[in-house]
Amino acid sequence: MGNDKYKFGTLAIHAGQAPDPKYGAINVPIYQTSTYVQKSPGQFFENYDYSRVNNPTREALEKNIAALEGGRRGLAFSSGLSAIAAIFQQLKAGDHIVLCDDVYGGTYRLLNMFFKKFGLEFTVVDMTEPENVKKAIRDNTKLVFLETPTNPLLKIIDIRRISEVTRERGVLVAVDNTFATPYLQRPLEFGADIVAHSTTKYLAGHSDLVGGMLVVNDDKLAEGLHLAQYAIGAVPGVMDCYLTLRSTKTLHLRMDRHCRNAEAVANFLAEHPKVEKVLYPGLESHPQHSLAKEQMSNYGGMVSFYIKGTLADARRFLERTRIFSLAESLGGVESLVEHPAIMTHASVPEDQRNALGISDTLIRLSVGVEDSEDLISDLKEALE
Ligand code: P1T
Repeated sequence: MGNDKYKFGTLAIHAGQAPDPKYGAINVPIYQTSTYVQKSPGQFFENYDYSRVNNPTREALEKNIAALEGGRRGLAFSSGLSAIAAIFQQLKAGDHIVLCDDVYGGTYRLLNMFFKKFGLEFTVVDMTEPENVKKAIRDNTKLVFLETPTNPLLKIIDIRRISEVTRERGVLVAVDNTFATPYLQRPLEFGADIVAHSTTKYLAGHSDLVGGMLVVNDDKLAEGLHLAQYAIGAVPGVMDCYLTLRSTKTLHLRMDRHCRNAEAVANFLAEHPKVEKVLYPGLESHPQHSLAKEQMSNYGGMVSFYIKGTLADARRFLERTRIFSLAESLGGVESLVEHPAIMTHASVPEDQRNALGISDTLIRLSVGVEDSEDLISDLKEALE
């Protein structure tokens, strides 16, 4: 299905998927197989020889998400972090990465505790000011890696400006688009080279699996990433590919509701006397609100805020919500609440966390698709 001809909702439901030619099944079959019979040694049915390398159900998912991102190639992984690791695996010892200062704690840990010991160097910068990226680029810089909106502070980074800054220097730009999803933001259109996802989140959307995806336009880059995919083998199971494919069909519907609910929650919190400050790109008070308005079609389902008081007040609140469940992760239909400093970002060094504002009173909400009145009552009762 051509990416240019159809709009998002149609692509979400049809891209990469045609009715099964043999039985007419409307859904892509779950090809639960590790291997494929060969007609003669090296003569395969279609392209398939072994499921670590290729699988028709996985391929349907890869084509589907690639179409949603407006990219040519999608590559599915067993988790968001294994997808991100495949990007770093394209580099070699002595290469340098410029990393956005506010990223998922696991992404920071991956570089700091793993790739650093294999000789990759990295510098952490605040990318809300693109000049900082320009200044951090060295002769050995090969990659700029960022999230926007960032996790958990929901900063917005100008993908177009960063891509312009790096293009002059032949540096790749990878954008983790997990928080926005391709429904709200398509980084390749702004000049990024690689889009990464934790499909665990909005793309799969039901908190029932862990997965990752990369999308690129460049064939050579796609080949390098495909090599990392099959030679290292962090590939998703076929059932998880099927479930993710089933979920992307409703991505646009879910995201509309996530955005509407998050906006209502952000407005409620912004007026509440026990709330110090709300971070939501849709609020006019957000420092990059106008950039968010340009770069995204809506502001997403994540809301962070600082509760007044101390860690004890934050704990009391986190123990008292009933609909918002206290758990890591995000992007599912159900609302979740978490404490970044103790939970998702514990592997970021404390001084760095404090300098960024990931403090004891910061709370992150993943606003689900329940009824917003119930969500607001839940927060109201927990705050009181
Ligand atoms: O959990 P996994 O599928 O491996 O994805 C890692 C990941 C990558 N990128 C972003 C922006 C993420 O938020 C995550 C995972 N984040 C959480 C589990 C969390 O609660 O923030």
